[in-house]
Amino acid sequence: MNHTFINSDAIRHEFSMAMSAMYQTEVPLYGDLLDLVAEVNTEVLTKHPEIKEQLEYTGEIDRLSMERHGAIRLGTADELSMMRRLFAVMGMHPVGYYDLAPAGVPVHSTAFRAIDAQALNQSPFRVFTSLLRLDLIADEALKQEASNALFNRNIFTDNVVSLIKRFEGQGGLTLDEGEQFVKEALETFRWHDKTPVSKELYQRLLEQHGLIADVVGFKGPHINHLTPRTLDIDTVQQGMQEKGIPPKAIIEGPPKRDCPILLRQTSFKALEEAVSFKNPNGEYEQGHHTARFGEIEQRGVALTPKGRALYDQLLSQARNQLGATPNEDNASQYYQILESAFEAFPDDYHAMHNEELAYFYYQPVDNAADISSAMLGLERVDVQTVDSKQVVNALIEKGAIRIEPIVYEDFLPVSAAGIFQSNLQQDKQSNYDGNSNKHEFEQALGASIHDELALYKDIQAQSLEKCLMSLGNYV
Ligand code: OOG
Ligand code: NI
Repeated sequence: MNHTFINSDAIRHEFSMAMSAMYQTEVPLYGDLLDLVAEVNTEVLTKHPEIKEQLEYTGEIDRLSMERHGAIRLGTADELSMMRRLFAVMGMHPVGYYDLAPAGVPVHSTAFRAIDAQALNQSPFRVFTSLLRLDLIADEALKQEASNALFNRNIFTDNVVSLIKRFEGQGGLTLDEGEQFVKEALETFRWHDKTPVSKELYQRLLEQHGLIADVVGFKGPHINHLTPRTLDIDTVQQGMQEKGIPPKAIIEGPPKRDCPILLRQTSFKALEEAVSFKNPNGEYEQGHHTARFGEIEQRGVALTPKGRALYDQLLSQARNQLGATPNEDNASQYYQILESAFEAFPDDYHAMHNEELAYFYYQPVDNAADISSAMLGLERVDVQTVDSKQVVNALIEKGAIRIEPIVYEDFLPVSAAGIFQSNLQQDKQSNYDGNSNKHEFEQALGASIHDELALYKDIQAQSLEKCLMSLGNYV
């Protein structure tokens, strides 16, 4: 490794700050949202020392104020594969596959993010990245026009492409190159108020689906929202209303709990923005477009496959019982149904751990060695030869080992569809046949997608090993 190279985590951090600054200028309401979230987070940390302590133990406290995710929508396989290479420069890799077609959104998606716990704590920035599925447009002529428009655009600057190639060739970027990279990469995500398509084509695309117009009608994949992390989403949702930041009707995801699981999200409605459409005679015609918004998220513990299956089951049970898509009119009824459905999901970290519903870090408490040796009545035990699960559980019970939740870093397809829908201003709920697949997406991407569950499992296993090693003299 050449030590003159700048660390990818540092590039990602710089980039996420530059992106946030750009978006605050482009969408000032997002800046107001950031202020509100910071206010609420400070209050939670002051009122709840136990939450503060937990975030200190998991290493999340320092990342809290820089925590955010964003989202973009791409039009072609080539765009997606170059985007993968661009994110790789920043140590961001595709994790998880999300098929949104069954929920009426003609895309499939992945999230680019850092992989290991340490890199995540350095900079947790992630980008939810969707690929438009033109194959779902039934109108052949329109599909052809859309493909042509996409073929004719180039969303990357020449400089960023050569910096990506340099990164790949030499295995890193120098400090100077890294700075240039951040500046050039940012161009891809910038808002353009002059469109390359005519108003007439834009209207036809819009009639097909708001998302198709948003992708095909523009020069590039403008960042469509950024999302800070809050420790109390219900308070922020209420505060948004009071501060004139119009929130969507429903908080997506699990209900409010003492021990948060996965992810809860809400957003403010997309803004109507002035754009100039380029007509065939070369003149610009005024119009508007609605796509960009702000979002907030509250993250909780990552679930095991068993926990996730239970979550999916309870969520769909609640939705079936409601018998409609949750909206403004049935919001309080929906929350009630959701809360009672989730009574079946233990709201206690130790119960979740015992039932193997969620992933945890294992950490020795200060006097762990004393407790463990006294408890086991042993000088040394070979960890390999004992039933480690039993020993670990005994050590947790005696207070020698502490468990701390591993935070969920990913997304949820039903919630993501809700965020998309609330910002599309579309009354008609379309449904697409869910014949998309991960393999197709990976082919477009030019790489395979990491399995998020395997990543959490590894983090948990590594933490257990480290914990037992540090008690090694006794256990
Ligand atoms: C992405 C919507 C999904 C999330 O946080 O689940 C999303 C988009 O609107 O492009 O951002
Ligand atoms: Ni989002």
